[in-house]
Amino acid sequence: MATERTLSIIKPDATKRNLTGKINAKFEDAGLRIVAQKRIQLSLAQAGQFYAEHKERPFYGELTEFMISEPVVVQVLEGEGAILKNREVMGATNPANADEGTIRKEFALSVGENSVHGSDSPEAAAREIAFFFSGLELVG
Ligand code: DGI
Repeated sequence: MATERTLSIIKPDATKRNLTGKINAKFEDAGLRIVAQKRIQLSLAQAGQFYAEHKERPFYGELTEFMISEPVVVQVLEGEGAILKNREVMGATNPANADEGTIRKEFALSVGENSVHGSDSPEAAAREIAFFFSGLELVG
């Protein structure tokens, strides 16, 4: 399997509870390398643009307001099959359905406050990495 990069976000519920290190340990234990990382405060416009595909969903307003409620940590994870591997480490969107040992099972509070985002396809990964990081910030 090829080496890939994926975009990860440690969401406000997790940064607020000081869980960045514990979540990063889950990535590293799974063989994912954090090759870029920064803590930022999103604006409502930026959160809306990032989640534009969900614009028509009933939870869009709640989702974007949540994403600006505290700073987030955006990061690029690299590894063999990193996109799928990260989705496995994250667990199901709703923590009630997440497998034992996953980040969402261990840390998420609800389907909305679910601690992490991860790209769900190669196309999304390329788009989402470019949304947050310039080429100069991606040293590999
Ligand atoms: O890729 P995921 O983050 O696992 O899930 P997704 O792409 O289906 O949805 C993106 C985010 O939108 C998800 O992490 C949390 C939020 N969301 C999804 N479904 C619901 C939701 N938020 C609320 N409040 N209710 C939902 O049913």
